[in-house]
Amino acid sequence: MPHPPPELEPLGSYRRFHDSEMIARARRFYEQIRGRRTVRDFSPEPFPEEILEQAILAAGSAPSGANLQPWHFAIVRDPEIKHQIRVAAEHEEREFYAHRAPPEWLAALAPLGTDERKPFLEIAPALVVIFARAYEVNAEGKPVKNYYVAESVGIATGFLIASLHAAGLATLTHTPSPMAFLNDILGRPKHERPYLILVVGYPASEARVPKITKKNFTEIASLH
Ligand code: IYR
Repeated sequence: MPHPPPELEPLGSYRRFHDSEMIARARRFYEQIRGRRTVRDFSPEPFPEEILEQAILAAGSAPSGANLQPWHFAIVRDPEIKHQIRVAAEHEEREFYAHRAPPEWLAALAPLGTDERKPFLEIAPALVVIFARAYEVNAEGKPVKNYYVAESVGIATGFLIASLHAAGLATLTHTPSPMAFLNDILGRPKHERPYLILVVGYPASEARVPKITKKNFTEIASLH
């Protein structure tokens, strides 16, 4: 049976600007986003809940494969659950730093100064555990495939990070490996794969960050 034609509606939200205004806006955005730094020293100070809600709505507005929106955002504020996540993550990270990571990987990480201690998982007021839904489960319990899941969740995570930065909060993308313990602690189903933990809060007043640089335009782009 042929599919019915899609329902269309006018592109109501688009605003066209003059060239000069577009350039100014692009510069402003770059200025704002380049100021974002991954922070590992967080303040325990809580922040208004609505910021995270708005940021997750922003993430949920991201494009995704067939618009299937294959993501779930678990917001963790409960100190006991944060503690469990820290204990489980540090267990994996001890293995990673002592045994699992090959020397080249440890060498690549050296400029960041990371190690197996993850106090930020408890100190920061909120964690967002992002799950990628490899497939959905229909009413009959049968799996229904999602498409371009990693790409979709990556884009949504970028929106989330950008939104929180624009609001004035610091974030840290943290990926303990393996991360299956997050399904157990948070009671999430098997068809959701932990994608990353986003640590969210204010930076500690004494926060310091690694002195690193970003590649310039010609290093990351080519003109054809
Ligand atoms: N998951 C470890 C190691 C780690 C790996 C990468 I790639 C980083 O950019 C940072 C850390 C950890 O969180 O320490």
